Amino acid sequence: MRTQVAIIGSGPSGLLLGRLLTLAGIDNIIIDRVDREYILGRVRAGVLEQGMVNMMREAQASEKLDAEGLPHDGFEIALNGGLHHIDLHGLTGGKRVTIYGQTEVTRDLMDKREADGVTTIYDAQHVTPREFGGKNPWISYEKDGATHRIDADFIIGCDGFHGPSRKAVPPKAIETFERVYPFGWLGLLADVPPAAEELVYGKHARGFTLCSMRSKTRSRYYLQVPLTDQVENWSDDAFWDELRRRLPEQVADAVVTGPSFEKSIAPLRSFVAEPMRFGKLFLAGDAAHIVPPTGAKGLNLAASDIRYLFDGLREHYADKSPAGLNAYSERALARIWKAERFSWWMTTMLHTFAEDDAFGRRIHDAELSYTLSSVAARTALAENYVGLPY
Ligand code: RFL
Ligand code: PHB
Repeated sequence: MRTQVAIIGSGPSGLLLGRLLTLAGIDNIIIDRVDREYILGRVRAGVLEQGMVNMMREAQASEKLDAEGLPHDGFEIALNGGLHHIDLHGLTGGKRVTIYGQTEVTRDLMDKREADGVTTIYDAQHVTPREFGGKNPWISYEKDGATHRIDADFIIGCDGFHGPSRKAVPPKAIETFERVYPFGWLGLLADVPPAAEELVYGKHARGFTLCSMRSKTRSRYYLQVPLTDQVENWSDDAFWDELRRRLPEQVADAVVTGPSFEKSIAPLRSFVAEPMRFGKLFLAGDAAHIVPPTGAKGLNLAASDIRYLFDGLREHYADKSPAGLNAYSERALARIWKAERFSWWMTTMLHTFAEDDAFGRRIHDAELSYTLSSVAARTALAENYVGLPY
């Protein structure tokens, strides 16, 4: 098989790039380790920056997003039994975010791809990028007991944190930066109306909480939990009790409980790999960087990577110019590091760190108290939350 652009990974970054390439008349193949239903079963992000929404529009895949996405002009921070409003719209001169699930983004893009009739290979094993340091890169993989090969002009690693693309790079060509946090997020999804109109990020001595949503009838909640916790040991009742314990009374009283249909624990990590290009292999999205979910930046960073990468590929094919591809890694990393900083800052300010001494706890409290009390600090929070410009 031969294509112009071979994309490893059928998550949001791979699908968004694939769709934009197809619309630009650039031939592409997507290959994934699992199948469509497995990918759609992963519950992840819910907050889209305007830049991501614009990308979905450019990809002509925003009909449902435009109809069903919930525009949010602000969010709440819960502290010491009270709520503090962060007026995103007012603080940023009219910007907002959109609540729309990553599962829906992925499904919308998959549906477009199917309608386009473009090749997607699911359930492929041992997917490996080869000879990307030379002129003729290719991918090897196994499916149905046979070994196959895809030749391409470029290989794009959109294969997430554990995928094969970054691992295929010789260690001396790549530098990585990492921080692992000593807790995880236990997430629960249920078909119950949300407890509040806007998202509520809560700081509490028992640990962080987040009240989020997917729609007016579907809620997503998170609890900070020790990494040693097992999801099997968290009954729905225990989850709801702990959630209400950590929330201010007015929010706790408004929590509507119901049976969960998804519950999982995700570890929190900050990670960046530099550079993001190795000859004919490019990394994008979680393959190159991870942020803790506190700032809602992971999916949005995947979208900004694809912005720069797609522009570079289009310039390569349409204008015969290598400038965009040559600039990709540097342009993407400049935005990534700012989102890494913001996500780390939100995480340290809002979570409880067991190893903190009394001084550390007071400093984290003072950081949050200052942020809530200063218009300048709230403005900085708001402009990062709605997304820095591309
Ligand atoms: P994905 O979504 O991980 O997709 C990678 C794809 O690559 C495939 N793959 C392979 N394919 C072939 N061979 C192999 N060996 C392969 N190994 C893996 C996988 O099957 C998969 O289909 O990466 P992508 O596309 O870069 O997208 C990144 C986002 O998924 C991620 O950044 C966000 O979900 C992060 N995130 C959030 N981001 C936000 O912007 N806003 C949020 O509100 C937000 N909340 C979250 C989050 C992530 C969370 N978890 C569970 C990590 C909340 C949570 C709880
Ligand atoms: C979510 O709805 O899953 C969500 C929202 C905001 C975050 C993280 C996750 O910061």
